[in-house]
Amino acid sequence: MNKEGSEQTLVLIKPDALKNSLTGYVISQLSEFHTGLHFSGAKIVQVNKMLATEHYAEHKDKIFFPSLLDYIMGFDHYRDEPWKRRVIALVYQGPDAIAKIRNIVGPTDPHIARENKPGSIRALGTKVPLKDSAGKMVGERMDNLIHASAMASDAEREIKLWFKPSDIPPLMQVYPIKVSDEHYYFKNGILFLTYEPGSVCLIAPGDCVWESDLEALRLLHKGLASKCSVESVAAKYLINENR
Ligand code: 3AN
Repeated sequence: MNKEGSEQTLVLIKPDALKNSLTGYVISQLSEFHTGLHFSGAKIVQVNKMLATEHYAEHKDKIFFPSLLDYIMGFDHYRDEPWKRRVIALVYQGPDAIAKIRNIVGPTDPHIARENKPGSIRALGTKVPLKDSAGKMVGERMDNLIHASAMASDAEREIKLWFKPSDIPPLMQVYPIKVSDEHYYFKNGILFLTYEPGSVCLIAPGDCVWESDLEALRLLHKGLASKCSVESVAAKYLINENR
C-alpha cells in the first residue's frame, strides 16, 4: 500500500478472452468510472513455460496443472496461430483495488459465477473436461477469461513476477526498489555474476530492481535459502525475449 492508502493488483486478460474479443468489455468493466482505479502498468506478454509455472506455482500438484499451463500459454485457444498466443497483463491501482476488481471478476468457477454472480466477468467463462489417455474424464479446467490477484501478498508476488519497476511510472510504484551494483546472468536455472557463454544478462549495475528480488539473488547466488526461486526473478526479465 502506498502513502495515499491505495493498493495495486494484477489483472491478466487470458487467451480465451482475447479469442472471444472480450478485451474491450473487460477493460470497460474495470474502468475508472466503475472502479475508481487507475492503470499503473500494461503489457502484451507471450507467456513461456517458466512464467506460467511461476504464476500458477500454488497449483503445481493439481491434476489440472499441465492443462492450466497450456491454457495460459495460449496453446488451447491459438493452437495453429502461435503468434496470437498472448495475455494482456495490467496493474490497477487505487483504494481497495484488490477487492473491487475481484468483485467485478466474480467466482473462480464460471458455472458458480453464472449462478451466484450473474453479470460478473467470469459468468461468461466455461469449463473444459480433462481426459486421460484412455479418454476417461479426470477433472475439469476452468477457462474463466481473467486473472485478478486474490489478496495483498498475491498481488505483490504477481506484480513483481510480471513487471519490472521500470514498467511502472515512478510516482505510481508501491514496492521498494534498489539500484543494483552487480551483474546477474542466468543460464539453465543457474545464476552467474560474470558473463557465461549463452547466458542472459538479467540485471546490470545501475539498474533499478525490486529490492526483494535483489535480496533473493544475493542469497541464491551464495547457495542460501531464499523466499523465492531464481526462476521467479528471472521470468520477468525473459518476458518477450526470443531465447
Ligand atoms: P482465482 O483465479 O479465482 O484466484 P485460483 O488462483 O485458485 O483462482 O486458480 C487459478 C486458476 O486455476 C483459475 N483461474 C482456474 O483457471 C484454475 N483452477 C482453479 N481451481 C481449479 C479447479 N478446482 N479445477 C480446475 N481449474 C481450476
